[in-house]
Amino acid sequence: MTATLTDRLLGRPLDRVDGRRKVAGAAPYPSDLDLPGQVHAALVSSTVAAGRITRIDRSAAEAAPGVLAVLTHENAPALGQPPPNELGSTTRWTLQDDRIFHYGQHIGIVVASTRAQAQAAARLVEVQYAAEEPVFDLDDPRAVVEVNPYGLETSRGDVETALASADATLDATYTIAPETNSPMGLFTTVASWQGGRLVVHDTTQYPSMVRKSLAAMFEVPERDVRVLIPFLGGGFGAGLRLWSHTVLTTLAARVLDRPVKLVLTRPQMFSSTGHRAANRQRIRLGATDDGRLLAIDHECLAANGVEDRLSSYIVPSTPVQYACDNVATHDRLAHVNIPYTGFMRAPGGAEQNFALESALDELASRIGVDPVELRLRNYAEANPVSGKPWSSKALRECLLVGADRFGWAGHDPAPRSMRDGDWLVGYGMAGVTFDFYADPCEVRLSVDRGGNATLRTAATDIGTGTYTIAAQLTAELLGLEIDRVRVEIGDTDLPPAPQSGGSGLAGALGAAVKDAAGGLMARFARLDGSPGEAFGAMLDRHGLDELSANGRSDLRAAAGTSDLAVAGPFAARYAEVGVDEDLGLVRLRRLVSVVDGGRLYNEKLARSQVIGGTVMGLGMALLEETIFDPNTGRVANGTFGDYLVPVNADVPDLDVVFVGGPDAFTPTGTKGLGEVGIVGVAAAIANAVHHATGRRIRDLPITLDMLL
Ligand code: MCN
Ligand code: MOS
Repeated sequence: MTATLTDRLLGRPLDRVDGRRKVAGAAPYPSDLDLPGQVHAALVSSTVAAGRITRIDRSAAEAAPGVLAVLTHENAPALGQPPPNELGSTTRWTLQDDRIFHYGQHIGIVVASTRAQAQAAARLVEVQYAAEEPVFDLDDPRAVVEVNPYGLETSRGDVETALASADATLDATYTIAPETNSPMGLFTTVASWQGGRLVVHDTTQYPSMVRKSLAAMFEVPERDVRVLIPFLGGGFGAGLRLWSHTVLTTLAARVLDRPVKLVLTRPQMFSSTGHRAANRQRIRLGATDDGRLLAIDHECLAANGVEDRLSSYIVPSTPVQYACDNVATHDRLAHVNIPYTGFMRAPGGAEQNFALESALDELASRIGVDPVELRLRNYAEANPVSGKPWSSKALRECLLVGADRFGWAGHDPAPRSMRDGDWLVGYGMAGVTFDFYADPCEVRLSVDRGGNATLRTAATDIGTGTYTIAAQLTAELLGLEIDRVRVEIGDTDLPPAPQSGGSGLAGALGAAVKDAAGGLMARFARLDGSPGEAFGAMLDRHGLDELSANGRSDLRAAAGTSDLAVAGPFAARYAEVGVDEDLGLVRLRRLVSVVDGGRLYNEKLARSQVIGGTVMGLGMALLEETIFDPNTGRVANGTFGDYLVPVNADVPDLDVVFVGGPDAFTPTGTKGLGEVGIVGVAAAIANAVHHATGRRIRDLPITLDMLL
């Protein structure tokens, strides 16, 4: 008996196993949860962006109806340090001193019998500040600028000499406005201390990290902390860090020794759970007149919160994307008085792609080479940094199949050459190379006498489909029907798993499941089953209730020693836009995405990942911008009425095609797909806007004022 991968179930476009529960309202989201004896919290937030609290008066709030506790830096218990190197953990804490770093910073938590009472009382906390002049602008000389500790200062060859000898050069600067992840589900924490053990229901993509961080801060052993998150209403990266509201709710629960529930409001989501940082990228390219790249220099400056030690990183993938002998990258952070930044779908990669793929389009029109041809001429057959062959790379197919489906060939490349009534019409494209990412993962797999399998791991399903693909893969490997497999996730009492993040969970989990299934089949084989004998019958015969096996994977470590350059997904995007010249309106008319994600777990879920990512990419290109008031630093548009995200009417038919075969490195042959959908959309749209109008817009989002 062996566990093998076939296409009996794997890859099939099965419906979500949890779909019915979700649409029937039976899936327990954190904001729906109510514990016996629970009380409610509300936050007090700073109304200045920099300075110190000189006086904070709790008395009126404490006297308000129903109020049980008011915690500020003056009376909150001290916290231990979060673990220093835990990705996602947060590095400085509110309520530990009187310092203010941004508008909206949590400076108190009020707990009352009802949510309304807590919110009313929170407004009664009186605060006086010694406000300082805040710094918001990346170029403000008072901003502390440092080399991004997570970024890359790299160089190969000699960029300056190559630029000097190039036939054609380009020097262009691109900016991207800050954007805020806007999952539907409001982030929620319900914390309770149960006989010395801390139980936290928390909206997070990374329960193992929340557990480790809370254990350190509350100075209890990790095994005495349980973090639960069976369902959440999306995260898009907002759930990759431990946020202040989670810690404060836990603190309040400890002080009161009662379960405390906090649901952020939508405006609080804009200043409490991270955002994609404002950034400016300068790209210099040098090429021969037939379009061979001689030099790429990529420089980035991104915003980061004051005293924040965690940031995303924009330039690191530039050196691996094209065959080019001379490449340099520079990545800097400017610490300014904005809320903590965080991770937002394809953090770094989406921004990097917009700049580089816009620059290539500019170069293509400058030297008169077709943009698709330009990418093919500089195709990186092997990884340009390591020289190793890719574990899989179907970018060429992505480019060619996409051009074909879209009908790219033969269109007039001259700007303003196509019209449809009042609309100027333009075509644009972008290539996409995305990173590989995976963290260690463990699972436990059991089969019982009823012939049912259970898979257990502390992973999350953030809307991606983890429940479904885990069941699908387990059923495939054990030769069961999918309804025989139960998946238990979202609980740190189960074997540790990585975050839903970096498009890395499905691969890491799949590899661990494969390991466990192999082990379990070997155990059954030792029971001397007759060919085709059912698991239940074998267990029965031996008087066993169940058999289990643990599985683990560490793809990151394996990638480090592989002879292959372990690849992430690749893609090509082709966009058609219409621009109304009189009104400056930009409409996306159609978009073709061709994606190499290796083997697919589930064609339907894979497609919906790419579609969802594409919709976010459309938001990035044309709509999304978090506006910090330039005087106060307050998020000026922190509601769904004011912060624009795409709605149905903005989204045309999105054509998604998958190409490429199984990846040679991952045990499942799969590659990540959760983020690649957003990457390349903004560049394809901006390039199409240039083709339609002759106007090169280097700043996102592209709004009508830029086109009038
Ligand atoms: N998949 C597949 N075949 C593959 C790879 C993936 O069918 N070869 C499908 C599976 O359904 C899998 C999903 O794609 O569950 C995502 O897999 P993976 O790329 O490994 O990504 P993660 O599981 O690590 O999920 C995180 C990723 C990220 S980083 C962001 S940001 C994001 C995304 O997923 N946030 C999302 N997709 C999201 N989708 C929803 N609905 N909500 C979010 O918050
Ligand atoms: Mo994704 S931004 O890595 O959750």
